[in-house]
Amino acid sequence: MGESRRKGKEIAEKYMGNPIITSADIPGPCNRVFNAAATVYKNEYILLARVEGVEGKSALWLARSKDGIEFELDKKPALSPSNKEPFKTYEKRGLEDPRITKMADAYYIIYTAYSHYSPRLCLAKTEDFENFERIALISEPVNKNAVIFPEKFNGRYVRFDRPMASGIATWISYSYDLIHWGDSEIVFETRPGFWDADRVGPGAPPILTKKGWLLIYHGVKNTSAGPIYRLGVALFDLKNPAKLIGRSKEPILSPSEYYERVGDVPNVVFTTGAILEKNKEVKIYYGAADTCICLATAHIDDLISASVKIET
Ligand code: BMA
Repeated sequence: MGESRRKGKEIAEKYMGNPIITSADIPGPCNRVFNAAATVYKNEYILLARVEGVEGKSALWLARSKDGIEFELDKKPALSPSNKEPFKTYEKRGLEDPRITKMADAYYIIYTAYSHYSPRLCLAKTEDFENFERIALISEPVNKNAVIFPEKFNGRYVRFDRPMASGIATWISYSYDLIHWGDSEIVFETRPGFWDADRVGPGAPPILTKKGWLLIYHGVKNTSAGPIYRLGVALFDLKNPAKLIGRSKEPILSPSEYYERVGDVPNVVFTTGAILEKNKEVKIYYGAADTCICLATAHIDDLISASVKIET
């Protein structure tokens, strides 16, 4: 790759006006707003944000913007805990951490359905960001943090997710219909001695680049004061998304600012949505301290360069 455009300590540059959305922007009472899916629809940036109500359950709210920075929230949630089975039982504690993947004319929303049975994955879809349809619950508990690739591989849809197995890794699964998933296996795992030593999970849906599928992921290191959530990048083979070809040694984004260090869950930067612009800038939307929504940007070539070759 060419010379790095990196100026600061980390590759992703935090927007000076962070946070871009706080609970004060939500019409009506709420506890916090964070972890938003991101996409573009009809020349507008769309965020689908997790808004935690004062009672403690989350719903998903749309925010729209012309420039990707100043967002206006809809007046009511797009998706709230369902009254209809089978969703009702599994959404009693809310809907969390959505990711959006566009395929043909549909925008698929994969989110965490949360209940006292623990989190599991649920899939919904929209074609106009006005009408939303739930498709199916698509995993058993405990599973969360899933991203769907925007293309099929050998006729099958592909997703990454983070089931709560004893070793916390990122897994791949395949499906012919987006509902029934299988052939699951681990694609990458935690690295002892690194910033992602204790937990790794998918962040934003994978981005297609000339060098491979780029995944922005979260890595966790446990400390005596609790976990620190950071972001890194990994690259997967263009034809075989199960094949990891590179992974950043260092994080691309870490909690350092007050709004990332202090909040409901301190020391957290957590992404669920990123947008690749025509000028090759990637807008990374992230939840900070599980309290507000922030923006950071990085050049796609720098993210690819950071995904160094893995020594095997
Ligand atoms: C993850 C998810 C996110 C949360 C993050 C940091 O496991 O539960 O919703 O933002 O932890 O607390």
